Amino acid sequence: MKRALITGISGQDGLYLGEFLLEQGYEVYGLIRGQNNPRRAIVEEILPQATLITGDLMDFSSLLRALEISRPTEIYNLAAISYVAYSWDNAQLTSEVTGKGVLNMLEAIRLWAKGSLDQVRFYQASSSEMFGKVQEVPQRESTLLWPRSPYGVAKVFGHYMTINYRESYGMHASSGILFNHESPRRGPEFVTRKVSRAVAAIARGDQDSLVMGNLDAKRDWGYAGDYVRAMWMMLQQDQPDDYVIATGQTQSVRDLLDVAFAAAGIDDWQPLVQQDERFMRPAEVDLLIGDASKAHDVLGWQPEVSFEELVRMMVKSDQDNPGRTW
Ligand code: NDP
Ligand code: GDR
Repeated sequence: MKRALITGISGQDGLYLGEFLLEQGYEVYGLIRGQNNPRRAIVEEILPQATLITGDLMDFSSLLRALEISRPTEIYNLAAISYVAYSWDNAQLTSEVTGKGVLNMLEAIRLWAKGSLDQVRFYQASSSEMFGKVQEVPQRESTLLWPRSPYGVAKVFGHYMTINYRESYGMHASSGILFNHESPRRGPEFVTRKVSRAVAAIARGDQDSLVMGNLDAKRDWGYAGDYVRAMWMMLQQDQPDDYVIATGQTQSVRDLLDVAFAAAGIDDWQPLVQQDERFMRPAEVDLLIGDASKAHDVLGWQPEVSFEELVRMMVKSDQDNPGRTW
C-alpha cells in the first residue's frame, strides 16, 4: 500500500488531496500543528481515515518524527503561511515558514531516508505569485521569476531549494507552480471566498455591503479539486520535474463580482460594493494567466470546472451553509 504524508492537511488543498489519495487507496498521514488546533475537528470530519501527527515546519525534530511514524513513499509539502496580504506585516515569519520550512522538510527527508532516498517522492507547493511582475504572458515554467511580496519571495526560495535537492541528491522532487485555485473550502480571507460569503449574506439580508481592495487585478482561477489531481500526477512520473498548473483563462476581480452577484440574482452590484485602501497591497500582481501545455502534454492533466461553475458552486455552498468558514 502506498503511504502519503501531507503537511498542511488542514488547509483547503490538504483536505481535497487527502480525500483524493484515500480514494486511490493510499494510507494517509497528515501533519497538524498546535496543541489545540481548531481545524483538527474539520480534518477528522472530512478525513476520518487519515492519521494525524502533531508537528510544525519550524520544528525540525517534529518533521523527523512524522517521517518515522508515517514512513511515506510520497510527501506533499502544502504547509505554508499562504495569505499574500499578511506576508508584508509578518515578513520574517512568512520567510521562515513558507521559505525555510521547505528546506527543513527536504533536509529531514534526506536524513531520514539515508540510502533509500530513491524510494521517496516529494511535491512542493510552488505558486504563480513567484511570477509577480510578470515578464511574459502567459506564464510558463521557463518565465523569469519576479516576486512582488514577502510570500512570493519565500516561495521562490522553496522552489529553487526543491530543484537544488533534485539536482544535488537525485531526489524525486517536483514542484507544482499552481495558479489560484478555489473551492467552498477556501479560507474566508481570500477574495473569491470573501465575495461568495458576502454575496450569500447580502442576498439573505444579513449584510448591507462589501468592502473590497483592487478590483482591476486579474487572476487565472481554477478549482482546487482539479488541482490536487495534478499534484498526484506529478509524483507518478518516472522523472521529477516542474509544472505550471492553470486554466489558461484570466478574469478580473470585477468579473468575479459579476458572476457571484448574478448567481444570487443580483444584477447591479455597484451600489453594494465599496473600495477601501486597507485592502490595497504595497505591491500588486496585476495579471496572471498560465500556460499549462506541459502538464497537458506530459501528465495528461486538464481542468474540469470552469470559472463560472466554480463561482456559482461557492456562492451556492455559502447560501446553503450560512456562517460556515471552511
Ligand atoms: P491554506 O492556507 O488553506 O493552508 C495552509 C496550511 O499550512 C494549513 O494546513 C496550515 O495549518 C498549515 N501551516 C501553516 N503554518 C504551518 C507551520 N508552521 N507548520 C505546519 N503547518 C503549517 O493554503 P492552501 O491549501 O490554499 O494552499 C496549500 C499550499 O499551496 C500552500 O503552500 C500555498 O502557499 C500553496 N499555493 C496555494 C494556491 C492556491 O490558490 N490555493 C496557489 C499556489 C500555491 P493551520 O490550519 O493550522 O493554520
Ligand atoms: P492571491 O489571492 O493574493 O492571488 O494569492 P487573494 O484571493 O488574496 O487575492 C487575489 C486578488 O484579489 C485582489 N483583491 C482582494 N483580495 C483579498 N484577499 N481581499 C480583498 O478584499 C480584495 N480586493 C481585491 C488582491 O489584491 C489580489 O490581486 C492566492 C493565495 O492562495 C496564495 O497562497 C497563492 O500562492 C496564490 O493565490 C496563487
